[in-house]
Amino acid sequence: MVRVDDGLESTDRVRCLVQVTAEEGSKPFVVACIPAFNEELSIGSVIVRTLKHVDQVIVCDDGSMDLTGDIAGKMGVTVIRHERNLGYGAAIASLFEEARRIGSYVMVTLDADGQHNPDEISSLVEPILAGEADVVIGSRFLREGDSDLIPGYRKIGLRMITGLASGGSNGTITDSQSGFRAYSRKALDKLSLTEMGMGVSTEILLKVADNGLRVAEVPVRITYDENSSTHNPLVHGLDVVLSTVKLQEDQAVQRRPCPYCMSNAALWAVTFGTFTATRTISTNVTLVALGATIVGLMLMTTAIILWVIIGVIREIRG
Ligand SMILES: Nc1nc2c(ncn2[C@@H]2O[C@H](COP(=O)(O)OP(=O)(O)O)[C@@H](O)[C@H]2O)c(=O)[nH]1
Ligand SMILES: [Mg+2]
Repeated sequence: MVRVDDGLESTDRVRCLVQVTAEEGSKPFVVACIPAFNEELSIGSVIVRTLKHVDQVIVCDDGSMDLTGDIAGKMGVTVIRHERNLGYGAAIASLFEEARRIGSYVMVTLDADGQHNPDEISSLVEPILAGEADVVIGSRFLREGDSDLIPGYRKIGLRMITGLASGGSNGTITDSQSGFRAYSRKALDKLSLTEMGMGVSTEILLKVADNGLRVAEVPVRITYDENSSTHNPLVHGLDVVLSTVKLQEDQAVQRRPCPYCMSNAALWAVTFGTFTATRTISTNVTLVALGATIVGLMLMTTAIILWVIIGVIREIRG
């Protein structure tokens, strides 16, 4: 399903590898990764502007119906092609895998629609090269005036989602949905991603905290025009919100399943123990045990419902 086409003859590829290996000792190998879906109008200029700041560019053409993949391929950068549209998160996962495979020291992700300014790549890479962070997020909310460019309804949505997603970052992140990010080699090795859609930005933040990775933010300026969004903002927003809730629920269940199940089991044991010994039912303990069981079942059911709804949204979005 995933094909890598870097437009190189095998002898050229070997020459490139030798060159990279020779340079590894002297200069960090910085790779830019661009997830792209139907971005033929902007992909060419984004690649040209990005190449000025990095050693290699990789584009993930996620089942585009236009010339996105062809343009990137003709420009000589590595292109990962998904046979059909799998989603932003799936593209990020493929890009992570390829960046790891080629031995990237720093990986930068940026959008293919020209909203991110490649001239700001060096400020994202800097904290990693200085050994101060493993994940650097380009935030629209750090510098005064930058967020004036964001449409009002988006600003409210972004603030809300960042609030929802900030559990893992102890509330220090101001822009949880920014796709303009940099990752250290350690982060590339530790982060294993499963979210197929836009929820991957939140998933990464939650996993960053779990893996003891250090996160930092730097200010960036993101431009908006009529072509700045691929998907309907409502569907996009719903995808992100539901994924965030689902991820938080997954994390809560994964982190604390034993104490929850054991205290529930202990409550039922006390209920039955008391009944067997005295032939009377302790109303208080039984009610608490019942309540805890119902809450557990509700959490499980909502997780399943959210999972199904997210799947349906992705189908509709195509
Ligand atoms: N691979 C992949 N990339 C996507 C998909 N949807 C959007 N993108 C890319 O992700 C980036 C951000 O998407 P966009 O819709 O502009 O998000 P927004 O600016 O936050 O509304 C752009 O570079 C898109 O080309 C998708 O389904 N698959
Ligand atoms: Mg956009």
